[in-house]
Amino acid sequence: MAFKILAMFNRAQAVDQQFRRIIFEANGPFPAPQSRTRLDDVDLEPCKLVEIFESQVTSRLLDIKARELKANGECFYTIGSSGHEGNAVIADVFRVTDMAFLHYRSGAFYIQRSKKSPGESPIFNMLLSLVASADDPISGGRHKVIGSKNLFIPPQTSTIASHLPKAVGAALSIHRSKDLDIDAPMPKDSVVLCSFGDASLNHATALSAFNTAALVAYQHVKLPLVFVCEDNGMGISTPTSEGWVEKNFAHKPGLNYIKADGLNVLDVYQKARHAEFIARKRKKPVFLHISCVRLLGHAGSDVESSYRSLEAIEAMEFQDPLLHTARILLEESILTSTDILRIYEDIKNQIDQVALDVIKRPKLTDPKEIQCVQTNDQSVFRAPSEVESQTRMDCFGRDYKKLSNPQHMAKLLNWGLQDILLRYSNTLVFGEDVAQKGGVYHVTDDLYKKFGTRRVFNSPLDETAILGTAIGLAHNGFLPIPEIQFLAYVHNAQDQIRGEAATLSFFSQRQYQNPMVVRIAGLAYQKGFGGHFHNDNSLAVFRDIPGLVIAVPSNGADAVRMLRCCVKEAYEKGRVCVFIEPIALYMTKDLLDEGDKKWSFPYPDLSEEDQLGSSSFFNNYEPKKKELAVVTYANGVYLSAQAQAELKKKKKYISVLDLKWIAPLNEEELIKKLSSYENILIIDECRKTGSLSEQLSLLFYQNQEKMNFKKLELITADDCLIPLGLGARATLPSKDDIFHKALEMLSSKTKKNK
Ligand SMILES: Cc1ncc(C[n+]2csc(CCOP(=O)(O)OP(=O)(O)O)c2C)c(N)n1
Ligand SMILES: [Mg+2]
Repeated sequence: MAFKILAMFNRAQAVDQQFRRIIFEANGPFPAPQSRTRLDDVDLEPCKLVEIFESQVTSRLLDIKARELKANGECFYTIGSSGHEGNAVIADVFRVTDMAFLHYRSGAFYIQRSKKSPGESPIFNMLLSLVASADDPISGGRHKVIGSKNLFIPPQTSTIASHLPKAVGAALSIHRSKDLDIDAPMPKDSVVLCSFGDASLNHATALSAFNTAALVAYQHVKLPLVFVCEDNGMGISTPTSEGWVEKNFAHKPGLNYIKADGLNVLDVYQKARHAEFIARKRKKPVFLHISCVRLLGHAGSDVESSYRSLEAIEAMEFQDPLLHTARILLEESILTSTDILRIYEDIKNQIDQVALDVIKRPKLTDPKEIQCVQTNDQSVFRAPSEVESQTRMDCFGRDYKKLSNPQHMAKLLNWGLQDILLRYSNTLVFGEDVAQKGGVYHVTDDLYKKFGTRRVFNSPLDETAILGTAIGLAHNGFLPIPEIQFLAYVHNAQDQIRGEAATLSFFSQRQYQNPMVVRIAGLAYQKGFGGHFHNDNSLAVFRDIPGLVIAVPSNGADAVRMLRCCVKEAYEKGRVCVFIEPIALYMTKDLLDEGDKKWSFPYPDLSEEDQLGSSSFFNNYEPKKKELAVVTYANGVYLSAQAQAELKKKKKYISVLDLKWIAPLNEEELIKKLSSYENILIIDECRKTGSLSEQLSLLFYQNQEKMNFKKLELITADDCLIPLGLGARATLPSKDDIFHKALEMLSSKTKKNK
């Protein structure tokens, strides 16, 4: 009994012993084949079959080693690949340059692909990753990921399904890069691979990717993509309903469904070759459904016996893919059982030896080291070529003569985008309604006519797809400038920025990057358009994402200069930038009186570019007596400038500091610029909780001595959603609020001085 209970918990040992016993006894009993594909049916060399088997064994023994290391406190992650080792065949069938976005059970795939690239050390690398060593070549000890720059495997953490949308984007990039003659890392006849589990395919993010791929194919756009569903019938403890995957995907328009027996490497080989043909030659997406088993539980810490009977566990273990491959090798007289056992033992010894070295390797503990993934001196892309002035004139057409006339922000941004599309040939502008309609606010008016629908195109109505596509495009030579129609729509898809785009450089030590500039129309104060959705006033969703650039311009001229800066940051340093366009200011021309055009600006000269993180005083105005500085951004600048003018009539002089960049916040510069002001008033149009005002007030209080201010006040929006109609501005800071608060601060000071 005691033995049985122990055995229930140590399934790694049970699976290991079963394999040795069955092979040693030579004639089995082996698990019966579940599909009929034989060696004669496929053009696979026997030695290749042995190589695949060795990858399967290596992956399995690394799983077992991981558990042993975990028991000794040396390893931190034990989600393994056992039962999924048939995926080694996929690695063999596809080229090393076919970018692969992988499921976390892809150990055998990684090992087999390593064999296609000289100098790879998969056992060493996998062990380094398991023990979270700083020497791990992909993540430097930041996470157990399967990934390699040389092997075209971007690292993927275990947020299920989040990698599927980018696989669609990467697949789309292949022929787009050919058509537009873009310098892309993937050869022009590549295929993109994307694997995931059977439970994962129910995730909204996965459905977004399937739908986008199917739609794109339906529209006859080339999409060489193979989705590989590794179906082990379980999602942790929850069984996938029998037949669900097949019923769901066998007849989906646009996707070519192929089913394979993942326990029979020959069947996987045959079906994967067929999938490859459809994807590479016909350039159509494929759904390759591979049945497999899950051995050793979900992860090392998962007690499978709490939700599955021992009999069921043992029955599953008997379907061990290693036994199936061994049976084929014996049946086809390629190896003897002695050969098989020798391979198994040799690989085990090799892993044990390498592990002895690996556990002594350095770990990542220094916060600075953790954060600072070495900076790239080299630009991500080659320097753009200069645009001929005649080309530019032709592109701007009749607008060319109007460039120096003052305009509102929407128009200036339209011109800004034109210059960017001209200068950077790998930029793409896409999003909902950005082409023919020119966007809801006409910021992208006519761009598709000038640059073609390959560079400026409408996306499906799906923010996850938009951002995922951007990430994938950025993996293959493009600099995407996707548009999100309204700020609140980001919330549907935030993981694509938060969990994917912005984490990639961290988990790959900047070997992979997601250069992109996400334009988002947002913030409140809109007339005639209300409700929390269109008038959303919170940037909290972005503010805590490490490394993300957040630009929030207050006027058209700055907007252009800042957009240029974002594109350059993305182009040269691979940064992910979020560019918030305040909707209420898009068409705003006047500041104080109708027709005064004080909020209209000429188009900035091409040489003008904002500096990342720089703030500036509105109109460069700073009074001699530094009594009060308003610190603000976007609509807050506009309202504060109005209040400033009214105060001036009362002979009160205040400065308005436009932060422009929410992140990175140049704290040192801010402290310096505000250090001689007696009063500081923060105006934050976002909801108080989670707003920038929290960070600013803390910063100022912590530096009060250095800054010398006497009083610090803030006005923020209420912690309330915005209603439709007359109440739309009621919860937001107003010009009058700023005026009265400034007056009060200045007066109380005056009183005290008296
Ligand atoms: C977005 C997200 N939700 C939940 C989880 C927790 N989780 C990790 S693996 C897993 C099961 C996935 O099952 P399946 O897709 O079948 O893959 P398998 O582990 O069976 O290979 C779940 C629910 C997660 N990692 N990410
Ligand atoms: Mg599963």
